[in-house]
Amino acid sequence: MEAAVLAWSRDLNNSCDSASRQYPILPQEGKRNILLTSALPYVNNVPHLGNIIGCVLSADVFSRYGRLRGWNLLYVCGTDEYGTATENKAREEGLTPQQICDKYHAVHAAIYKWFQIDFDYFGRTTTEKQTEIAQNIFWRLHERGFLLEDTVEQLRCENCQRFLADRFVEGTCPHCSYPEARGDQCDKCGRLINAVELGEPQCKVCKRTPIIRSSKHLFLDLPKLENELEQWLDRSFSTGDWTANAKQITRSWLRDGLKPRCITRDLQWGTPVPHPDFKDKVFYVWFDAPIGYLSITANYTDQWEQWWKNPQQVELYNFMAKDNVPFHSVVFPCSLLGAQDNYTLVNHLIATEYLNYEDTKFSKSRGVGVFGDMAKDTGIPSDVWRFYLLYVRPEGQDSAFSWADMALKNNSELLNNLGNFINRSAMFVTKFFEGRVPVMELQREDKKLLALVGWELQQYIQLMDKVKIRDALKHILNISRHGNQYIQVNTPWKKIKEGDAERQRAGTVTGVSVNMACLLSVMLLPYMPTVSQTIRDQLNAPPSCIQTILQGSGAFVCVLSAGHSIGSVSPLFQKLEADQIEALKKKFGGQQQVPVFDLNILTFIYIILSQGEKVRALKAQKAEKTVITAEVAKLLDLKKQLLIAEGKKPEPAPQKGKKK
Ligand code: B3M
Ligand code: ZN
Repeated sequence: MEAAVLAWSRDLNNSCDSASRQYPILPQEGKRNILLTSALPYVNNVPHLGNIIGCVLSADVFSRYGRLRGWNLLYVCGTDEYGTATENKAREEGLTPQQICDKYHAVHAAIYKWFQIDFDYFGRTTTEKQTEIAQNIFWRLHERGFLLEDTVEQLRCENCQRFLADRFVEGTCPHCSYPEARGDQCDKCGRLINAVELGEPQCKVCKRTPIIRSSKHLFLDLPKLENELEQWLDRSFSTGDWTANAKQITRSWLRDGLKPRCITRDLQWGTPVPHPDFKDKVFYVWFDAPIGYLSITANYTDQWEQWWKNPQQVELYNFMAKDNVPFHSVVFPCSLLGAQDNYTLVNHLIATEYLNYEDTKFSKSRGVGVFGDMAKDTGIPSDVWRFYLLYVRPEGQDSAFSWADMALKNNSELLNNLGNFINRSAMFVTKFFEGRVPVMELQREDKKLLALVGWELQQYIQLMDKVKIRDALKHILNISRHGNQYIQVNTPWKKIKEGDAERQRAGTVTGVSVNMACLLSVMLLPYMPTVSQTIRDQLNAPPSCIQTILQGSGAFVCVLSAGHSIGSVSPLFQKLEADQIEALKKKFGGQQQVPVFDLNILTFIYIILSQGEKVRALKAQKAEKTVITAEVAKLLDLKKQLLIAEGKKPEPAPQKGKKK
């Protein structure tokens, strides 16, 4: 309690060094340098909520938190664009693979923007840098004797003129005679199949019979690298934060012994294999894609090697869903270890379990689930989506998205608990103390509360430092629960009407509460960036309060001292009504028709957002007025066009000087 009181009256920290991010972010001497990646989403799919929580959103929360803590951090991600799936999508839509990538890259970028994913750079894998870096790693592996040659028998459709990836051939299962077995596995008996063993194989695209052709391929010699890998893993496991599932999946791969892995494919859409004996082949996506992390960083800055060839100074965090683990913990590290160029290897591997949809799985083909591009059409704010997804983050075990539960959590936790506490505290300041924080004279009870809140904050920091994002969120909600109780017990709205001593007591309770509200806004920032900012705007909180609270030891400090004027206060959350939720559940429940994605509108929104950014950048650079006016006019026109495209009436142009 003593310590809590001391911390409470500590001075505001005025060093505002995390306020602006400077380009390019590079490792710095004497800082904690963190390189953060989230798995690169396949470009040919619209990501669903499970994909979003599994990687980009989780990594976003951690990166925002890390920045608040004053770490020097770079967050990169991008779309994974090569492979058969892209080629097929292109065929389906009558576009070239490049056109498919361009189109869906924009869709992904727009969705993540809507979810407020704050990448330092969101790139893609189909770039020259990717070819350059992947081929370099390939040659280094080759020179050092870590690649093997072998002949593989494959099915080839002469009609389609291509080798058939396992998923594109069907036939009779050699084990159970099930007639619709896939090239890699039988759905009936579950056994693994080698595609050439299928009876009466058929090309899934044209239904003709493929022929068997043998072809030479290159394999990464994992057995030769196994020793070195295990030594490195021992170190990384013991010094880094690996989620339990990541360790367990990695161990089970090693237990079975590593086998050489084929890294080449007979496709067109991929990074070309530079070896003259393997012309016409490309790299297998899982060899190529993780190299995307490096090439995307290289497209962000020429000095990318300061991040990627600097294990002494840099800590690497990889976020992903659990099915991606072996590629990040075994295969890719082996590529980098074998290439022997002092690469930065993963220190912390953070893998989520699966998020289900209601009591089933997300399924694009059945139209079940909420996909990234539809979330915004529900009218539920991006921050609330983030909150709920993080609240049910599949951390340690599978979990499920449920509409009813989302409504419940919104109404109970956000509206009644958090929102209610913050709104009441600030309203008391407005209504009873003319908008100024009253003088606080701490009694034993207040000091006890300070200690309790300080403890919750410490728990939050400890959990967040270990990337327990879901668990840490519970401590934010605990603080507002303590706050509500404190107000309820002390009844400042009654005491304010009584004698001097009671009025003084009402002041102390209000002052402590409104400081708790400010603390909550900071703790909430990684989860709900917009709401967090709105709270600080309403409290007129100094920007330095963020550093004061989260840098250094992390303590509950009185950042709004007596006399501080707060801003105007309004409710933060809205109730989700039962009928609204029923309607949404019906709309996204599957069974009915496959939902329609209006990708054109999404792409359009992306263009508008980019134009908005351009305008802001011009303003920040203090560009010439005529230039700015022209770009603003373009922006307004785009917005008008969007409204028309969405079938809404454009509003009259906003008045000058008024906020939109
Ligand atoms: N695109 C798989 C996925 O999205 C794959 C990840 C690549 S990370 C280098 O699940
Ligand atoms: Zn065919």
